[in-house]
Amino acid sequence: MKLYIYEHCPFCTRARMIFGLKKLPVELAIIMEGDTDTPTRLVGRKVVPILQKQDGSHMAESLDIVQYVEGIGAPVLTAKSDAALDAWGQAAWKPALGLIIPRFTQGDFAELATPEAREAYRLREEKAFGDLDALLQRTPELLAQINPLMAQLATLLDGRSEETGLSDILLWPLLRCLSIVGGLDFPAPVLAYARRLEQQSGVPLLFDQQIH
Ligand SMILES: N[C@@H](CCC(=O)N[C@@H](CS)C(=O)NCC(=O)O)C(=O)O
Repeated sequence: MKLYIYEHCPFCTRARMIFGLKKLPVELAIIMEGDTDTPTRLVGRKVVPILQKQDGSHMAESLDIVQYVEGIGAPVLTAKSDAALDAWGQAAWKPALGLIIPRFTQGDFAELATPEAREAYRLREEKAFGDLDALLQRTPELLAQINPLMAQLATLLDGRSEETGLSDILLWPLLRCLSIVGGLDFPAPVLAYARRLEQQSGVPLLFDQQIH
């Protein structure tokens, strides 16, 4: 199977995770930012992730892809959903994006490898989030919102079973995105969780390209 992605995209990370957790091989294909033709040809709209299944047909929607791949062979998402973790992700999402997005536009990702692609991405995010330099300037205020949430997440993760479930598919990609943010606290239980799922999923965290 082949998975079309942006490396930075949290929805694509969900789909990459399930292949890694199941130890199923998948070919990754990068769609460049600004490339409307490829996704439109495959699924009729500009979106990633897109999975090319074994029969050659294509499907979009990260959670549909997760469910489809989970249905192949022995299940790995056996833990019950964790309402507290899901609620944490919903509360953290908006302030997290304010930290993540301006840094992603400067990040080292294959879909941004040309000046044209990086500019297409910058324009796409500027349209959604406004002036990205101004957003970057708000870092101290956004860190002051997120750091207490990270402490709260530590209490939710501390001592939690290592069995994986859909809540992990929702949570871990957001933590991966946050790992690009310099100055953000990853309390020990959160870091241990992030590193464990990095190892199990085979999807790298972004600590090595942190931007302050
Ligand atoms: N509901 C979709 C959302 C996917 C999504 O929003 N992907 C973004 C990339 S992070 C996208 O394709 N944006 C359109 C674009 O590149 O213009 C899913 O879960 O797969």
